[in-house]
Amino acid sequence: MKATWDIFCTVVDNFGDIGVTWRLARQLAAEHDCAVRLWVDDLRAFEHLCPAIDVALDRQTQRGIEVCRWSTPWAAAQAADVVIAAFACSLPHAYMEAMAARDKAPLWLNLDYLSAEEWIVGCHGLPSVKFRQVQKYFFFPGFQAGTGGLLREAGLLEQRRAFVQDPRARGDFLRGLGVEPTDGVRFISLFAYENEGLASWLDALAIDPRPTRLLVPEGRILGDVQQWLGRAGLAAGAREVRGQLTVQVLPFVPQEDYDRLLWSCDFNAVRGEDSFVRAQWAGRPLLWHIYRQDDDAHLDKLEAFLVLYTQGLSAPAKAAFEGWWRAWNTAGDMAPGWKAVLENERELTEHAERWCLEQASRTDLATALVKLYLNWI
Ligand code: TRH
Repeated sequence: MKATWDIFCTVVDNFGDIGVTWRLARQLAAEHDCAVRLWVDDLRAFEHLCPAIDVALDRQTQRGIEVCRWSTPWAAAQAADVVIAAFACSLPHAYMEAMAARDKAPLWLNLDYLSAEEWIVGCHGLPSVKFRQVQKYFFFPGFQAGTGGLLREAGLLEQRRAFVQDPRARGDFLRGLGVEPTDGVRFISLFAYENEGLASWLDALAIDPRPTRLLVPEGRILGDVQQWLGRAGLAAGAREVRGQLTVQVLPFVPQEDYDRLLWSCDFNAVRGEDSFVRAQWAGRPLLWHIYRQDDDAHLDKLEAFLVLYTQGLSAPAKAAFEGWWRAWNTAGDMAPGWKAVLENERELTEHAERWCLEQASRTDLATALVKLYLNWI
C-alpha cells in the first residue's frame, strides 16, 4: 500500500509557500509513489501557479495530487502516515487529535524555511513540540551536508542541458512568450520585490555597449520598472526600448516555463525561496532579492549564503558578486557592482555551473524526506 502524506500550507504572502509545497507534493507523487494530499488555505494564490485549479471545489485532483481546501471550521479527515506542516503553520486541533488517535503515530515534520546559516545543521532533525504522544521534528532545507537539501526533480539538470544545447528549443520557447531570441543580446530575467536600487541598474544597462533584453514577469517589481520608464499601466506583452536596453513584460508563467525562462537567460534576478533555488539549478549567475525580515535578520541569511556560494571564486570575482548582491538588498547604487560583475562574467558563469553541480550531488529534499520516513517505520 502506498504511504499517505498530508502537506499543510498556509499562504502567508506571495507564491513561495504554495510554490514550494506544490512542487514537493508533485515530486513525492511522481517519483516516490506517495499518495499526497495538499491542504491549502488560499486556492486563489494557488491558481496563479496552477491555472487548472477550480477555486470553488473543496477537493480536486491535480497532477496526481489531491488538493484540498483547508477550511475553517475544519472538516474531519483521517491523519496520514506522514504529516508535513510547511513553514511552521499550525495544524487544525481536530487533525492533531486524529494523528494521536492513529494506531501508529504519524511522522510529523515541520518543513522550515531555507537558510544557509550554520545553526540549521545542528537543528535539522531535532524534536520540536509534542501533541499527546505524537512528536514533531524539525526538517531544515539547506545547502550543506547534514541538512534536508534542496527540492530538485529527477532529471532536471539533464532537461536543462538538452534545452540549452538546442537553440531551436530556446528560440521556440522565447518566441512563444513574444520575445525575439536575437543573437549577441544579453538576456536577463527580473523577478523581485519593490526595489529602489533598480533605477541605477537599468541606467547602467541602457548605456552598456552590449544590448540587453530584460524580461519581467508581471509582479511586484513592475512598479519600479514603470517608474524608470516613465510609463504607467504596462502589462504582459508590453515592450519598451531605452538606449541599449529593451524591457519586455511577460505573463506570470507556469512553474515549468519559469524554469525554461531561467535557462534561457544569461543572468537571473530572483527572490524569496523557490525561484532562488530554481535559478541555482539554471547554472547561471543569479541575483537574489531576499525576503525582508524584521530587525534585518534577512541580511544575516544573505551573508551566510554568500559565504558558501563564493567559495572558490577569485578575489575580484567574489568582491564583484558580493557588492552586486549587497547593493540590491540595501537599495544601493547598482552601477559599480554590475560593472564589476561584467568584468568577471566568465568566471561567475563557470562558477554558477560548478555550484549547481555541487549542490546537485547531494540528496534532494523529497528523497531525503522519503528516506527519513522509511528509516522511521
Ligand atoms: O513569491 P515569493 O516572494 O515567495 C515567498 C513568500 O513571500 C513567502 O512568504 C516567503 O516566506 C518566501 O518567499 C521566502 O518567492 P518564491 O519563493 O520565489 O516563489 C515564487 C514562485 O512563483 C516560485 O515557485 C516560482 C514561481 N513563478 C512561476 O511559476 N512563474 C513565474 O512567472 C514566476 C515569476 C514565478
